[in-house]
Amino acid sequence: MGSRANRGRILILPGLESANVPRRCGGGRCGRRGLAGGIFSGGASASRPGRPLEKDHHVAPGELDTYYGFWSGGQSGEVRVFGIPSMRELMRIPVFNFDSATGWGITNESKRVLGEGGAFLNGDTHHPKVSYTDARYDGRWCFINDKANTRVARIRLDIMRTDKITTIPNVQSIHALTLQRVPKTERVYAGGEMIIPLPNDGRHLENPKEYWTLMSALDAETMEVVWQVIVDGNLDNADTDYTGKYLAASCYNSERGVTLPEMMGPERDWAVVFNLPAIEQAVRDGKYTTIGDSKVPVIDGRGAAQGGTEYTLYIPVPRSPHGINTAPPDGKYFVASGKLSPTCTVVEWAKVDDWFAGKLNDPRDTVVAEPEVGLGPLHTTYDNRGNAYTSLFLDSQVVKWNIADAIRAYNGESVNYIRDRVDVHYQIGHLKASLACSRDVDGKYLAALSKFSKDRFLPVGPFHPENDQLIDISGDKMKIVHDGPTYAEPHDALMVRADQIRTKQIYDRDDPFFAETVAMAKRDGVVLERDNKVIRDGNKVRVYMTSLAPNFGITDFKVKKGQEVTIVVTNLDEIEDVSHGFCLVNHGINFEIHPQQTSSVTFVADKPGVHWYYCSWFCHALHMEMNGRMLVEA
Ligand code: RUQ
Ligand code: CUA
Repeated sequence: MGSRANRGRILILPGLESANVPRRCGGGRCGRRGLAGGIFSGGASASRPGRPLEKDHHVAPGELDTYYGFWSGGQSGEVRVFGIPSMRELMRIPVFNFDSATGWGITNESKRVLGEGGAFLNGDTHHPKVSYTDARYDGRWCFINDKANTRVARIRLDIMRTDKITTIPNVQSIHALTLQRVPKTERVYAGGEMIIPLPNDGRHLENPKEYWTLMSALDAETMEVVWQVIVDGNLDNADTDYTGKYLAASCYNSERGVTLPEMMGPERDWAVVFNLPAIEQAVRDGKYTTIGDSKVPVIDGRGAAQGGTEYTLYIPVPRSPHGINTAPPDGKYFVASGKLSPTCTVVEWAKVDDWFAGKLNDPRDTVVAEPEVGLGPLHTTYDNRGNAYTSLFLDSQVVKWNIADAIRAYNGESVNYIRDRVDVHYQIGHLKASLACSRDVDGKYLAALSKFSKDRFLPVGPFHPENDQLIDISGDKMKIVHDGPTYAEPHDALMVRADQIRTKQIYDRDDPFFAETVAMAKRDGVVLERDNKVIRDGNKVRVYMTSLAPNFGITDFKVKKGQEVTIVVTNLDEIEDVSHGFCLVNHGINFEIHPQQTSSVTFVADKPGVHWYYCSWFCHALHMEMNGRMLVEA
């Protein structure tokens, strides 16, 4: 693998023989050969970087981007905010991770959000989803799943901070995450990926035929799990329709295998559609069970062999479907991307209506097209001109195809539905066009999130960055306009128009994020905006101080060894961007205090002596002098 020429071929499935895999799809079985052969063929390195950017894509210094991009941070456990089209990284929002800069995982405020799950320092974020009103981004929240520790988080977009995290019961690994679109996001849908015994308390350890997983619905306001539905197979990805009636998820491993060969066995898996009004009604009617200690209503949606139940419809699609994406702006169709099959399956939502109304006999009658698009189709996104764009993992390409023409071809007409192909670098996973999950889809840009960057950037050791490319899709031909290295590992991204996000540039004093800390101060008779006070309460000491560049309101305080100390800092600065940090040396404590914010930390003073604290954010010409001492008596 030493030479650059060889880097286009990567062996990833150990133990399987290499085979020559045609780069283009040559027939119906090529997808199978692709993965079974264990070779991920690299896309031909087409355009080298260095071409001057077109004027339209260039965002000059001092100019602002036209879109916000919300990027999953993958195994970093965070969410990142990008500016598009510049691809500049604007912010990182800590979610499931520990963050040294902001003190996420250190402060009392972040620990309250992290809850018991805060015992974990890692997360694996996949699918950021911004909330909707009438299928348009409303800028309230961004939701994100944690595949690693089975959680779902909500980020407040006005301050770009996580404010709720829920651990989902009865399942292992939340992968799919999607939202209700109309009339607005009141439900968050989270798909459990791995199958486990129910309850998972030691029973059925060796009997995978008794392993199951569930789709979960959360209340977007409270973030409580309101129902779950047991399904056949492992849930992969999901999307909702544009009426609020349905949710569809890709479902692989219909045989409930637990090894790779077993999971790749069956010829067909499913897209499972959930009949949401029927499920909600059943929950209201008390027609549910519960599992183990969990109080969450559980409905049985198993029944793939019969095509489904009153709550579920199992549409057979070629093996291991992956992405599920509803086509904007009207949401008439959804597309399941084939992964192990070189096809995409197009389902018409209106026909799903027909099936639940008893007008169709065969779940396959909901399928209106099955275009052959290339090797390893993973995800599909859209423009506003009736075209779909599918990522081809094995081909390292984005393929553009026309939905109406694919339907004509399925009905026997001889039409070419493929519009264009572009090589991406390399092994693309997700892709997302601007506003493509909303009614406002505008067909301007597409982000292609490639899993391998290989030789696209200066070498940085064995661990390579990923490569996120920006593609101009406004014309007939797709054009790559930017390469951007990213740290492990953006799984998915979405773009929201800049005017659809409205942030607070300084905190409101009554922000709920630190309301509990404010209430504690009130009980202590302290006015946070004015007082600098030490409250002694038995073995507990609460130190309230202000910060105003370049001073902390308290420059020394005394405690006894073994006392539990809570330090509360309120930043009185009102000027945008004058943030302070509070770092207590040799105590593992550092946190953010932005203008008008209150932050706090609690720890045990276990080391007698002099311990300096300092402002860790460069805030003023006298920033270096902004410090103080904690004196701990032996
Ligand atoms: S799915 S591996 Cu987003 Cu392609 Cu997670
Ligand atoms: Cu305050 Cu530096």
